[in-house]
Amino acid sequence: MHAEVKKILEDIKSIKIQGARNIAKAVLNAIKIEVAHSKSVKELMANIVEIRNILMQTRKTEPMARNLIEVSTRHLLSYASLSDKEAIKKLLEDSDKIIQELDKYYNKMLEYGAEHIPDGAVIITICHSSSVVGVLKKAKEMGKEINVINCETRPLFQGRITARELVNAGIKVTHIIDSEAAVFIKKCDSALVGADAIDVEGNLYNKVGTRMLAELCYNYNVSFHPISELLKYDPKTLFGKLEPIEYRSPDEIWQGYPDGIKILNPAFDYVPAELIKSYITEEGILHPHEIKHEFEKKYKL
Ligand code: RUB
Repeated sequence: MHAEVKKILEDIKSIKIQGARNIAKAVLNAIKIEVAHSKSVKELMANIVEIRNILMQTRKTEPMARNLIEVSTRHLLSYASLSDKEAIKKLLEDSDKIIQELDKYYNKMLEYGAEHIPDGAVIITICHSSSVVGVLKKAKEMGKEINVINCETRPLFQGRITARELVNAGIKVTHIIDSEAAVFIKKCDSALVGADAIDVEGNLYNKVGTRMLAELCYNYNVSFHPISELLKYDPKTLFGKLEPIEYRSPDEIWQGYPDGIKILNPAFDYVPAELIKSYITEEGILHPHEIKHEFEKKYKL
């Protein structure tokens, strides 16, 4: 495996590269590096399988990255009759096309999301989602005034990344600790959150704390919307496989904690579809139960 690819995978493991979309794009970039440096399709295939295995060990709740690995692998297999040199040339072109297409869908999703936000809205969010930040920035560009209540997101404080990006874009941010969400929910019009995974029933998997926020929204009649490309859908859940939840090191919660204490650190929450008003996707505003169908229509994975 190429040294640059090893570095990308380390940065994904250490959360230097975080968020489903950023991880998926980094994985695509890693595959492109492998394509550029592989001498044969066989060698390339072995490296792609290794990338997938490492991703499953480090960040297993990431179907978008897995789906894109699958897309790249299908391209690779379709060139079985070509010489190594010809197949690698075609795969390099494909890598660029996949990245461009991803950006096109992302921008479409941001437009739908920004249209959906009323002027003057107060929006609550959690963690750092490039999709949520992108929608809020787009709404600002459309001339809408927005106030964001931003949960800091224990234990790794990804909410601080969100706060910085929003304030740099001239968006008003009130930063709170996660457990204050119940105090501020009454002031909010809607919640916008990211998505790491969506299962066959339209249930959401996103940063731990998202379930608490969704339950609050439900109780206070605040509409709850994940912003998600269809590629976050996990096709494996169709066959009864549960979405795997990543557990991270206890040290992220309490460094040097005393012996005898058990610390559990799940990175993601399961949010039942009943708590979700709608998903904002690149194909428009969808009911949770429409995600599987729209994914299958678009991607034959
Ligand atoms: C990030 C997180 C984000 C989603 C969506 O968790 O839960 O909400 O990944 O992000 P972590 P995006 O920091 O553990 O990766 O919209 O950028 O895909």
